[in-house]
Amino acid sequence: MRLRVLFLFLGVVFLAAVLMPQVVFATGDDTSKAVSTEETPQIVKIFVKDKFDVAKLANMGLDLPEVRHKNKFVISVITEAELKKVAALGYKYKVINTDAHSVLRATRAGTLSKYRTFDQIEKIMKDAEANNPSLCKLHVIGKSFEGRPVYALNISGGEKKPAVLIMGLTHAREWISAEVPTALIEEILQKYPTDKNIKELVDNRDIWIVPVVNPDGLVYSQTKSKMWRKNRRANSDKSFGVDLNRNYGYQWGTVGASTYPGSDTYHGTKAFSESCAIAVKELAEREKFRASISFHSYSELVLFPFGYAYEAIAKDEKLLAELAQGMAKFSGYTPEKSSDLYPAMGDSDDWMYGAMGALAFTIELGSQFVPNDNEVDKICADNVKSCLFLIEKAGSVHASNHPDFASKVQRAIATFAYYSATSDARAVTSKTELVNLLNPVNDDEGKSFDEFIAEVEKTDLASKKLLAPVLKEVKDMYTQNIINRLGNTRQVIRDIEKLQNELEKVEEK
Ligand code: 0X9
Ligand code: ZN
Repeated sequence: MRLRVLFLFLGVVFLAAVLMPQVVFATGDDTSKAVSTEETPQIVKIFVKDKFDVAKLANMGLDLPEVRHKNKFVISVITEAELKKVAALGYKYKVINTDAHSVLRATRAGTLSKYRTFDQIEKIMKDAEANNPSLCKLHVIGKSFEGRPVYALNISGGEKKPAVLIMGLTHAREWISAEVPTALIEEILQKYPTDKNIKELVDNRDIWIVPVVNPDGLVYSQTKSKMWRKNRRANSDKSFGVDLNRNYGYQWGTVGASTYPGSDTYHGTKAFSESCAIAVKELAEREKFRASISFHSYSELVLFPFGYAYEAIAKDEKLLAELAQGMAKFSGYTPEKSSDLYPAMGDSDDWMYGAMGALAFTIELGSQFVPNDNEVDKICADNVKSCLFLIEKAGSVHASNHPDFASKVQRAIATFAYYSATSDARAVTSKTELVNLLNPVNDDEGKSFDEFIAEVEKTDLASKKLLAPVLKEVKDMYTQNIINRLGNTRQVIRDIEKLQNELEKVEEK
C-alpha cells in the first residue's frame, strides 16, 4: 500500500514537471536584470511624435514589428520592465494585448495548419535533391547552437553563373518567411520541365535558397513559445538568444540593437558571434552573390540598405530603390530605405551590400507575424514572383562594389575599412593585401598612390566615414616606410592629411 502511495506521489511530481509552462520568469523592475524574453510579453501601441522618437525606441532595444510613421504610432512586443521604462520617458501608450503569444494565430487542433515545420522543410529540400540530382545540390552550410543543420539548396543549370541568395526565417516567430523560399523551390522544380522562361532563367543563374536561417528558433516558436524572435544561444546571464538580424558585421553596434542579453534585439558578444550568421557569411564570401533577399514578417515592405543610419546612403541607392519598386509591384508592398523603418545596426542586408557587394533586400511579408491560412498562398505566389524578378535582374545589374566589377583597389579599401572598423582579427590580412596592392614590388597590379586617392575620393559618404581608420593606417605605413613605392613620401602624407581633414568635416556634419 505504502509503495502505491509512493508511486502515485512520484507520478504526480513527474507529470507536474512535464506539464509546467516553460515560459514565465519575470525578475522584477530593473530592466538591466530582467530576463525579458522569457517573460510573457505584451503587445503595446506606443504613440510617437516623429521618426526620432521611433529611433529612440529602437535604440532602447525594443522589438518594433510595426512602425506607422504617418499615423504616429509603433507596435511593440514588450516586457513589463521595458514598458515601465517607456512610460518613465513620457511616451503615451495603449496595451493591445497582455499576452502577446495569444495574438499569434492559435494553432488549430494542435496542428500548424498551413505552416510547415523544420522537419517538413528539411524533407522537401532532401527530396528536391534526390528527385532532381542534375539541377539541385543540398548543402549543410552550418550548424545551429542546438546542433541543427542550416540547409542551403543550390539550384543551378550548370557552370558558374550570376549567383542570388534567397533566405528566410531569421526570426523564429516569422513562420511565413520560411514558406516563401520553400514555395520558390517548389515553383522552380515544378515548372522547370515545361516552362521555357523558368528553364532559361534557372539555366543561367546560380540560385541559393536557405529557407530556415534559424532552425532552433523555428522549432522553439512552433513548439514552446510562439512569440520567440531570436536564436536559442544560452547567454552568460542565463537568458537565451541573440537576434541574428543584429549580429552581422557591417557597422555592428548598438544603434537599434541591445547590449543586454535578455533583450529581443540583443546583438551578441561580437559581430558574427552566432553560427547561423557565420553560415550565411561564409556562403556569401564564397558565392559572391549579385543579389539577395531575406524574408521577414510583417509590414508589407520591401526594404533596401543602408539600415544602420538615416544619413548612410548607399552608393547604389537609385538602383536599389528601382529594384525594390520592381519587386513591390508583384505584392503591392511599399519600397523603403531600411533606416526609414528605424535605424538598426547589424542586419543582414547592410553586411551583404556593404561588405559583399550584393544588391540586398529585406521583404517584410504580410500584415501579421503569422498570416491566416487563407492568405498564405497569395503571399507566397506574389513574393515568389518578386524573387524571380530579382533573380532575372541579377543577370544585368550589379552593385558598384561587387567583387566581379569593383577594382581590386576599391575592394581592398572596402575590405580593409570593414575589418578595421570592426577590429576583426583579419585586419592583419587585409593590411597585407592593401600593402601588396599599393606596392608594385610585391604585386604587378599595384596601383599608384594617386589612383588610391582617386578611388577614395570616389567613394560615398558612408564608406568615407569607414575609411578614417584606413587612412590613418595608410599614413602610418607610409611614415614607417612599409609602403615604399612612391618617391615623395611627404607629398603622400600631405594628401592623406587633406583627406583626413575632409573626413573630419564629414563627421562634424
Ligand atoms: O528589426 C528587424 O530585424 C526587421 N524587422 S522585424 O520585424 N522582422 O524584426 C527589419 C530590419 C530592417 N533593417 C533596419 N532597420 N536596419
Ligand atoms: Zn524579422
